[in-house]
Amino acid sequence: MDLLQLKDKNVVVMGVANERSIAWGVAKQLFAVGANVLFTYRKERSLTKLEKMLEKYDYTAKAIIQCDVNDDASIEEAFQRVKEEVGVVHGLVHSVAFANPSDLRDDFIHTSRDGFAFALDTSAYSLVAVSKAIRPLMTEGGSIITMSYLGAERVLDGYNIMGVAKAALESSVKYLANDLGEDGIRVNAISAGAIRTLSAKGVPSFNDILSKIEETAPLRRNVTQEEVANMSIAMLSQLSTGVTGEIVYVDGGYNIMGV
Ligand code: NAP
Ligand code: 1JT
Repeated sequence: MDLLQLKDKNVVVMGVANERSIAWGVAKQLFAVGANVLFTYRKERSLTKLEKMLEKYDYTAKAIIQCDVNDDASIEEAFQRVKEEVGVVHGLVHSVAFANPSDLRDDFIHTSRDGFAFALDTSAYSLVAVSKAIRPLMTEGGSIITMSYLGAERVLDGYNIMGVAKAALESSVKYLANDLGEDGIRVNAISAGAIRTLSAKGVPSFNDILSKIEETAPLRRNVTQEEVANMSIAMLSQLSTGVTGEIVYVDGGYNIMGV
């Protein structure tokens, strides 16, 4: 029995920069279950990497489209292309975030007005903008997922403005879920545990973060890209049709602990 019903469904994946990207983990599982995958990327470097990865794994993307989420015109053009390519979309994976690296190094109180606006625009407003763009294409209902982090609700050393952006992202998930529910479109966030990706690369204390999780989390280990991808597939699929506006933790249980 096909419990997922993702075969031949059209899913847009945003945020593959390299093989370590959480979005790439999701894309691999989408290919495995027979979905049509459309990618968006920002940097040319990400496009080059993506093309090499697709070749290496022998996957064929339905489309690869440039989309800078800081730019309304770019979002409009990108989703126009999506419409031309497939007409109907069933799923969207929003796996995009950015902040000025200096804002993750210094104390939060030193965040500039521009740095604050930039992080929230890129990492939270972008979900609102792409949800609005994809709504008219989700004519058969659909599922939108985004990637959050525990720093949305706890003060985690060094996460700073990204924590505030993730709080806005998680709240946006709930408001979007309410708006889009009447169209049969679900909106959820996956709060992933720490994973060593390109985004984590510039974080000097990342090893300490991973070690602390290993000591403290109920599962006594860190989670993998594949584990986050598997839950993403569940949230995109028919397995989760009763779930919307939810923040689902894939973190080995770390978030339940007091310390
Ligand atoms: P990643 O591989 O660096 O992915 C981040 C992606 O964001 C990149 O593909 C990047 O594209 C894209 N991006 C940034 N600014 C953009 C813009 N203006 N327009 C379009 N795309 C843009 O890192 P990742 O860890 O997989 O991050 C994916 C998501 O997971 C993020 O939301 C992150 O906060 C979340 N998350 C990560 C962790 C972790 O520990 N790694 C934990 C919890 C949640 P370009 O490189 O082409 O600019
Ligand atoms: C960004 C960066 C978003 C790093 C990110 C992120 N979401 C998760 N991470 C990894 C991370 C980073 C810190 C952390 C825990 C996890 C960097 C570029 C901007 C976007 O500290 C507790 C700092």
